Parts: sequence; structure tokens; C-alpha cells
Amino acid sequence: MDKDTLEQTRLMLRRFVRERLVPLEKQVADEDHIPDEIRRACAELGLFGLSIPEEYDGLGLNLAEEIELVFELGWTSPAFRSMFGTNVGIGSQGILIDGTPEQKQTWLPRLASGEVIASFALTEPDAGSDAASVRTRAERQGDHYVINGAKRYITNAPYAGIFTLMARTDPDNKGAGGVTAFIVEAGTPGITIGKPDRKMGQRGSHTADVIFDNAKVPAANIIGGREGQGFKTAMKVLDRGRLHISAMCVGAAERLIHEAVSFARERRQFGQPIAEFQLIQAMLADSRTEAYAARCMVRDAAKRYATGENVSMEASCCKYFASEMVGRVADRAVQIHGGAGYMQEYAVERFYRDVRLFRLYEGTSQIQQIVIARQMLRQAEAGAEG
Ligand code: COS
Repeated sequence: MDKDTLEQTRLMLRRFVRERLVPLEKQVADEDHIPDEIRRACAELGLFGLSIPEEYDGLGLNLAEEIELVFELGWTSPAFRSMFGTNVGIGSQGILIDGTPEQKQTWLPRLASGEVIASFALTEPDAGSDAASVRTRAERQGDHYVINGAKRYITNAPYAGIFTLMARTDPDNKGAGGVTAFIVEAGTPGITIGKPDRKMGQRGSHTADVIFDNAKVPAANIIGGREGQGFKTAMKVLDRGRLHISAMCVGAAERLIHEAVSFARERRQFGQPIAEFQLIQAMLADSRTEAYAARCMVRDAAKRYATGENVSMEASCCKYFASEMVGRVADRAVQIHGGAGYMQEYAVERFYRDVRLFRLYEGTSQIQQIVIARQMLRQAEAGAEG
């Protein structure tokens, strides 16, 4: 997308977020539901297809361009982004990065339009951080695979048309090499979706268990057509996803700062607005500094990703810093609000709970630390500088 069009799109999205979505935040949280007209408006804006190439009817943004829009989306409740986030990121990217031409042609246009929702099914009851240990089994029978197992906390599972599913095709290989990625249609007999989970925050966005009981999937649905590549596909998807989530953290931090500054200017104590107090100012300044640092990191890593550089380590640096950063910013925003910050009338109370997820999903902070340190040690071993 050329620079001017991207800037116009960003400004249009900013208006949409602030004029249409922000006023609905409380309603969405109270009702745990996003109104259908908002879903339609998001589809009309092309938000389901941000990252999908134009040849498949998406907006065709590269990651550097996408994150500029995600900074804007972060300004409002993350539940809105979740609605189309799996189509933009973890649900579609496996197909886009590693899929066959037929798989791309079949699914990407329908994901770009929002007609079909894609969910990413990796996590299991006993496989979270240790993603290579998935136990869901895919057993070959003729030109099909029969899938048995359970996936957990799967975002958008209740609405999914397809799952990009990671399952073990080689029971003798207990590690990453035994895992294969499949495209599985949600309507396949043998698939049951559990009741939506009751979460701490992000109401309006739904996760659920997905149970596979002898679900038959054509062998042609292996992403990329080769067994044993599924873990790598998942990791590539997550590299990208971690940068997308980092941009969400930046946007959310900027919103929290906006709320904190507005409140501090209004709220009077000891005869003056609390914004005049240096202890309040210190909290504001720390928040702004950290949010700015995260914005710069995410931009740098996303630009490098867009030129084809391997930024696995930098993606983890961004996810680690940005998610922890927004946690600290949310905490300060509540602190600046005082007792009001603990009350549901104020957006910061909801954001405080919503942003807690960023430190957990798409790899916990501890997993990011491991990815970063491993890469550092590998580079040192190879004698690389940097
Ligand atoms: N891109 C491409 N390939 C990658 C990769 C990446 N980012 N990361 C790892 N791989 C490859 C490795 O190169 C290795 O390939 P070879 O066997 O050919 O050498 C293979 O994948 C296995 O990698 P590794 O040995 O590092 O795997 P581990 O089991 O040690 O796991 C961690 C690595 C812990 C980093 C991984 O399991 C992880 O990211 N866990 C968190 C999962 C997560 O984010 N869950 C959230 C669910 S989605 S909301």
C-alpha cells in the first residue's frame, strides 16, 4: 500500500475506533457480545483481511504497515480486535506462509472478507508453553486422517469456520518433528465446541475448548502438504503474531495514558488538579517513556520482518517488553485514578484486566525470555556479533 493510502486508512480507522467502538466498550463488556452491525462495519473496512494479499481480496498490508493500524486498534477494548484478529494473524498466517496454492485460493478470500472465521488450535490441556508436546493425534487412514484429542482456550472457536490445527501424525516422535498442521473445517462430524470460557477480562471475545472425536480430515488439508512441518509453521505464525500483539500493547498503553492524563487534570485534591503533583507526573512520564520505547521497538522489528529478515528474537523482545510495559502502565493508570480506578465506571478498571492477557497468550513472558536467551547463546556460539 502506498504511504498516502496507508495514512488515510490509518486516520479513517482512528475515527472508526474513537467514534464507533469506544462508546460501545462498556456495553460490549456488560453484554459479553459485539453487536452484529459492528462486525459488518469491520468487514466493510477490510479489517478481516488486513494482512491477506490483494490477489486473495485482502488489503495486502505488510507487517510494518499492519502495525501502524494495530496501534490505532489498541486504543479500544481488545475484544474488538479479537473478532477479526485470528483472520488477520494466527488463524490465517499458517495458510499464507506455508499453504499450497490451492489452500490459499480456497480459504484466503473467504477469510479476508470475514465470511469464514479461522481459529488457531495449538494449545491443549497439557500442552501450553511446551507447544511441541501436543497430544492431539492425527492418524492416517487411506486418503484421510482421523483426529482425536482436545484443544483448549481457542480464541473464536465458537464462531470458527476453520481451525488451523496442530496435531501429532508421528506417535514415535514426541517432539516438534512429529507435529503436522491441518486445515480443519469446523462443521466436520466429530468436532464439538465447549462452552465459552469465563475469563478475567476481554469480555466480548470468546475462547472455548475444541474436542475432536474421530473427526475425518482429507490428507489434502495438511498445510503445505508435508507431514512433520506443523510445529515450524506454528512458530512462524507466532513470530508474526507476537509483533501484532506488541502493537496492541502499545495502543492500549497510549489509551491508558490518555485516561490517566485526563483524570489527573480534572481531579482536584489539596486545592489543585492532581496533575500538578510531581509524584503523579512521575507516573505519567514513566508511562509515556515506556510506551514510546515499545512503539519504536515494534516499528523497528516489523520493518525488518517486512524485508524478510529473521526477527524471531526481536519479536520476543517486543512481546516481552510491550506486554510487561502495558501491565505497568495499566497499574499506574489505576493508581492515578485512586479509588475511582477500582470502579467499573472507569475504563482503566476494565483495561487493567483486559491487558493482563497480553503477558500470557502467544507465549508467556517467560517463554519470550527463553526464546531471546537461546538465540543470544546460539549467536555467541556461532561467533556472531550483535
Ligand atoms: N521459526 C521457524 N522455525 C522455528 C522457530 C521459528 N520461530 N522456532 C523454532 N523453530 C524450529 C527449530 O529450528 C527446530 O527445528 P529443527 O528441529 O529442524 O532444528 C524446531 O522448530 C523445534 O524448535 P525447538 O527445539 O526450539 O523447540 P522447543 O520444543 O524447545 O520449543 C519454545 C521452543 C519453548 C520456544 C516453543 O515451544 C514456544 O514458543 N512455546 C510457546 C508456545 C506459545 O506461544 N503458545 C501460545 C499458544 S498460541 S495463543
